Amino acid sequence: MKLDKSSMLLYAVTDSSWLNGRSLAQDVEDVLKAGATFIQLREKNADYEHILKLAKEIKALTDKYDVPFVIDDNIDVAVAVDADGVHVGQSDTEAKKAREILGENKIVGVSAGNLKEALEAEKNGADYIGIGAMFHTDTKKDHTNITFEEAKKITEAVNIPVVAIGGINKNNILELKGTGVDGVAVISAIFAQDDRYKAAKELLALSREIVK
Ligand code: TZP
Ligand code: MG
Repeated sequence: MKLDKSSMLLYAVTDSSWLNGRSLAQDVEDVLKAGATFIQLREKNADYEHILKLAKEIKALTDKYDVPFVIDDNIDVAVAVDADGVHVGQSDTEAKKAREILGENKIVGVSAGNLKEALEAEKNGADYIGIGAMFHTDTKKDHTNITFEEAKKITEAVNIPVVAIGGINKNNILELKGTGVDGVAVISAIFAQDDRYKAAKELLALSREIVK
């Protein structure tokens, strides 16, 4: 699938850790209302049935707001709910395999931690690449870091959209200016905030600054 790079501007990745009794769908709708341009369902501690239920709820919302929706590393769920695609990491299902199963019309996003992985992902048919972690993060314990210099090399080398991830928040996002990324993927700077709508709105405005 050809993906417009503008859909990378504010890529919201879900996490139910901070719901405090709200539903994830409620939080996702707040974020979509604020203008999020992409949604990934990423629930590391949920079983298949629960992920499927959440995916159905969120798919209805992303359809309503006309925003792409992918599932983290779960092709079965993506197929079952007719999501727009999947996002796979380096140790997950291979991009090629995901493409084979989902076909040409779906989105396959791939995480890359360096230039070699990014070029490989593009060669294997990725529609976009997520690079990081850009900053320290407590959300993903086993993350590796990537320098701004390597990020720049990647954005210059590949011809598909690139989204930055990892520890990005309203206080450091502008440091990404000049890396050439097409936007930011964010978990805690949205979903761990008291006001998800306001957080997403602020990040979207700042993201527009870095892609200028
Ligand atoms: N991949 C690299 S870092 C990361 C993922 C999924 C976690 C991002 O979470 P946060 O809270 O935006 O730092
Ligand atoms: Mg993964």
